[in-house]
Amino acid sequence: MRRIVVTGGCGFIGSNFIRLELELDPELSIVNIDKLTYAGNLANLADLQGNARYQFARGDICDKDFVTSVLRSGDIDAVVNFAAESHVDRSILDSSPFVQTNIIGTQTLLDCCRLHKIGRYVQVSTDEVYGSLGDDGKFTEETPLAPNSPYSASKASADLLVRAYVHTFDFPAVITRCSNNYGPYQFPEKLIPLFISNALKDQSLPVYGTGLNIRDWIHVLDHCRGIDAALRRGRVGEVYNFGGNSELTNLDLTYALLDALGKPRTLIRYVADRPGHDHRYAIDATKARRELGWEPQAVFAAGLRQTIDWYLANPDWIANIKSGEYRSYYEQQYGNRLT
Ligand code: NAD
Ligand code: TDX
Repeated sequence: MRRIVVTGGCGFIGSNFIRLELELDPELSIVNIDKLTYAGNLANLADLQGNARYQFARGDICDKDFVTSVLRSGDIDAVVNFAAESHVDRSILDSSPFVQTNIIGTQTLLDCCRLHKIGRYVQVSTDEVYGSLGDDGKFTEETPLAPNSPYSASKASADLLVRAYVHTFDFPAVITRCSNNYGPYQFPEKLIPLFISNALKDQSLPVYGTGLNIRDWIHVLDHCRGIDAALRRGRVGEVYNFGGNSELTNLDLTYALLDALGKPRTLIRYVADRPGHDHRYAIDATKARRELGWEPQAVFAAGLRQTIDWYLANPDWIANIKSGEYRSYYEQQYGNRLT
């Protein structure tokens, strides 16, 4: 593989993926398509400025002419689609951009890739398409799709389109589904960076409901290694789950963050639950291990410490994001009463 297109590369996972790919494969060059929504940040890849193997093309994956112009610009071996509206709370406030980017955008990419006979397509999806688990069991690739939020419904819709293109057109696609990522460059609306940012300012941490919902945390670079494996070795038409084997209640995670930052638990503010809040996610990654030789490498406690240290070492990264763009769901609903 010599040249690939990555969409959504100015976001959290896409930027980590681009940096990792350029490190792993000295022969590879990457074109990054990104619309630069509120979540897209050029600072995430500032270190790649001037790198001859990296090119940025600002534009929308829903824009067929734009995508076509990028695919025509050189011999593109593969497309990896990260571009999405990614925050569940925002999808509850307004699902329109989710339907537009996550569904129409995916369909546009699929059509353009098909037309240009792109040899490989990876759809970066999420475990949220499977819905919610009770206290037992894990999601496998055979778990039926049962999305509960407008976000996860839009991601499941995109997955179904990819599946249909494989079936109908022999389109060479692979789908990956991953659990909650953490690590550097995550937009501070998501739990971990929001709580770090608030705690550093001695502001409240809004824990939804009881705080007993469970997420399976995976380091972003473990997820990126999984996508790399699926890109290079995944079987066409297959789905691969990735997870971190690190299940935690939101409350235990919040305690860990506060303890690591030396901040008191009195900063915790229990607020009304997220509507339709999924109880638990957990991934069975047996298939990825067996077929791709993939395993998560990060140990959660060490990965979390390293993540906290990154945010401590990069205060300007958060300071340069306009605060209005990451007011939490509850601040947007109920004003500023949390701070
Ligand atoms: P993010 O919100 O940090 O980044 C999304 C990026 O996509 C941004 O740079 C944004 O500008 C860009 N974008 C949005 N709409 C676009 C459009 N129409 N055209 C071009 N670019 C557009 O998201 P993330 O957390 O990095 O997630 C990346 C992908 O991984 C998403 O598809 C998400 O569903 C999936 N995923 C995320 C997680 C997680 O824990 N964050 C877990 C599993 C899967
Ligand atoms: O302020 C908060 N308080 C709170 O209790 C926020 C932002 C979240 N939460 C809870 C809700 C969830 O149970 O923390 C948990 C994690 O929330 P998010 O960081 O919003 O992630 P989640 O909703 O689990 O979805 C994430 O993982 C799967 C990503 O945002 C998705 O893009 C990905 O597909």
